[in-house]
Amino acid sequence: MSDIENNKEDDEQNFFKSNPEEKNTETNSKNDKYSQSPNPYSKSQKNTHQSNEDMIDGATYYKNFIRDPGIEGRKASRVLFVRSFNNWIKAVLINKYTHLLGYDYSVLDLGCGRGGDLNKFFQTKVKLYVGADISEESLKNAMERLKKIKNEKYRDNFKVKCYFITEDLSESNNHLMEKINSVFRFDLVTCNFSLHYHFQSEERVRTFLVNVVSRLCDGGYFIGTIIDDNVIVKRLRNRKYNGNSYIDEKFKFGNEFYFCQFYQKRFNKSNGPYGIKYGFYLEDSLDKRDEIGQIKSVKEYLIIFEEFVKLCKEYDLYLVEKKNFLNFYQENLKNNQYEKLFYKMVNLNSSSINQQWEIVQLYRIFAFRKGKQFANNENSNNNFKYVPFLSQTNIPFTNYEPELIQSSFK
Ligand code: GTG
Repeated sequence: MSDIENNKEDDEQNFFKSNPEEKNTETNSKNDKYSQSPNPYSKSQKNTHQSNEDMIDGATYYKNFIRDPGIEGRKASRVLFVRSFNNWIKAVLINKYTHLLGYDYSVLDLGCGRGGDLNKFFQTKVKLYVGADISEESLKNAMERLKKIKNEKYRDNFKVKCYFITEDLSESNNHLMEKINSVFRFDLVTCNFSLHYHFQSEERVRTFLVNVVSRLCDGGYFIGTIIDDNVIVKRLRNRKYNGNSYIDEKFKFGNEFYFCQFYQKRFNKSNGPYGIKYGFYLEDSLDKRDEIGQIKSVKEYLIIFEEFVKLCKEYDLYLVEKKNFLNFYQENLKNNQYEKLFYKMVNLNSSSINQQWEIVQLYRIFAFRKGKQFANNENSNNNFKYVPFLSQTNIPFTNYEPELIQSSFK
């Protein structure tokens, strides 16, 4: 493995020689409009070599720096289009798959953060919501948000049981499973914008998958949103064509609102498709500066999706859908209900909209189903009807000792 500083030539071919499928999911891929508006950070950052130390570890970031900007703070964000669009994508994804589960389903939301998806679940037939996250600070935000939603929207009519657990979900001695009653199985497991943190090593991904699969019902779904590796590779390869000195920095691409910076030219093959780190910055979301205003990006690990699909099969999880956000948007906007929701949720008045479209295309959705027979059933479209765990059993909530879950948070 060699370091960026020791390699003078710009040999981008060394990146992911075996680039998986390169689908044409991007608009403007070669004519990206990165240079259209001046970058506020280019002066201070342009000629400053960034090292690994400019990245901040994801766990540290979420444990120490994450703060809820509140609804007003959120509205003031320059990337409100990105935030609202991505929230619409998640709302559609959740709606689509929970629709297949029927009434009174249960969900385990891994990496639930500040509870940004709570309301999306409450719009569906959910009966039990359990959110887990490494950051206690974020979970406090989520609990506050839950209180607010209950009081403002539902009052005494709120029927969903909600619990929150603090845990590092890919740490080998995590206790997630001990905190949830062993007989319990969820119908749905979700993971939005956080799967990449577990790709530090194979061991971590496997631990995370054990957490997913050991509490998922047969026939249940594992859904989520992640960075699209195809798009990352494509932008990395195209970066030098964009004629902007800011993004011409080696192994770095982005625009006024975000950047993605790799630090290695070659990847250590002995680690397999794990530990491929890069720094990610997104204004107002993954946004941290040091004392002199220099940006510190947050460290993430690339998910080589094809490898992830293979690994999931070992855990009885079978891919039923994967799509870049752009394709998922185009497909689902044809549905009247989702189209209405789009115009209700998505803020189209945001400025620099082209640059924001570039950001949403960095992501993809995925959906896996547990059990080969169910994945096949879906393909052959027979009449199999999924029955949620809570309606198959008559165990009242108190038997699940939910306070056990809650007490772990104290
Ligand atoms: P974000 O979580 O910063 O903002 P919102 O979705 O607006 O959340 N992104 C995020 N993460 C974590 C990553 C990452 O780890 N890696 C990479 N590469 N990208 C990441 O996320 C913004 C964007 O950042 C994402 O879309 C990704 O592109 C990227 P939040 O403020 O919690 O709002 C969520 C929902 O809750 C919205 O619908 C709000 O309207 C609603 N909401 C917010 N506050 C409240 C409240 O107080 N009460 C109620 N009822 N609803 C609220």
